[in-house]
Amino acid sequence: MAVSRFSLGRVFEGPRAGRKKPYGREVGMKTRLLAPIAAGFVLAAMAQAQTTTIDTFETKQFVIADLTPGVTNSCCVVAPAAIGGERDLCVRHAGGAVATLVGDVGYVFTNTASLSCGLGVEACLHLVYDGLDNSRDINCTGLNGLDVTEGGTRNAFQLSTTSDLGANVAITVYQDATHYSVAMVTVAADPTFTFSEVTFGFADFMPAGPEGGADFTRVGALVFELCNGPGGADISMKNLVTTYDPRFGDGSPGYWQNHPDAWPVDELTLGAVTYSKEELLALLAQPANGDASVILAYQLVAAKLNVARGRNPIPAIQDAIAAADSLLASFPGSLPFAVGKKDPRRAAMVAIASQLAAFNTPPY
Ligand SMILES: [Ca+2]
Ligand SMILES: [Ca+2]
Repeated sequence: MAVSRFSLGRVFEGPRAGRKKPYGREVGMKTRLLAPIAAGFVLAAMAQAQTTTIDTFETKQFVIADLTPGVTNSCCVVAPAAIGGERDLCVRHAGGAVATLVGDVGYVFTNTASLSCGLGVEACLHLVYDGLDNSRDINCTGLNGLDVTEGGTRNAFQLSTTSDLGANVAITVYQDATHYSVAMVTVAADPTFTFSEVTFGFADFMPAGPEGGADFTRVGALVFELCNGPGGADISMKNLVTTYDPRFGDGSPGYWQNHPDAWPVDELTLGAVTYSKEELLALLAQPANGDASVILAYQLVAAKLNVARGRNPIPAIQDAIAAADSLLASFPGSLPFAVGKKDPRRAAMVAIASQLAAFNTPPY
């Protein structure tokens, strides 16, 4: 099963307003280039939650990259079943062996988007959804402020991926040219090329734009970037949708207090002490009465349960969780520590609690 992680600076080249390049070659399908597609994949998982399609990958496409590092080839097709009505497909040759007969090929065929590369060839396949611009450049407002949360009824992207040698899928959500957010999904190596489903919460994207992250209720463009590594991996993606996944919904201390059956673990370590689920539920039930150690513990318990349930904390939240543990570990014994206004650690504890509270209560 693939796992998810974040990475800074893994954004597709970004908007390139004003640059016009000829479209890449759009040529006929060469079946010998097709990556092996697992026969055992079933669509049953798709029917379980309400989803909205980003692209059915019904409209076929085929792009060959020039075997020159840094060169991008592209084509755009009208794709009625894709969000925004058009799919801009680009292949960028990133490096590696150039002596192979076949370099980097991107294609959409049999409801699957794939990048197929020769041995040792590094490349990325970009799928850009930015409306009917007939250009591989990203029109950052081409989707006209689309609410991908659909009024809060969708809170995550879901996709099925596979790669023979391992690869990454970077997702960039643009609000406009200066507000965008990124997430990175790592696709584990699987020689059998069997698809795994990955769900990634909107709230766990990393703000990456010069003026901040994207508002997912006002989206201008979506970019999915499938990149292999130096080994020349093949990678495929299908079933690209938005969905509602409760793991990325409410995860406040109150939620966890009232839903003991939803707890993914039976104990947690806060600071230097491990507490049982019963002790933690008692902690959540007790009034804070201004005790900063309890105020912090409320949010730390919720944050750790949210991570255990499948949230992907951005590095700032990972740091906040570590800082909370470090602060709590500075007290002897077990919670509560009766941290009043005169304790010099109080301000930091309250500030971290506030940071974790924002993580525990996602905006979407
Ligand atoms: Ca377009
Ligand atoms: Ca475009």
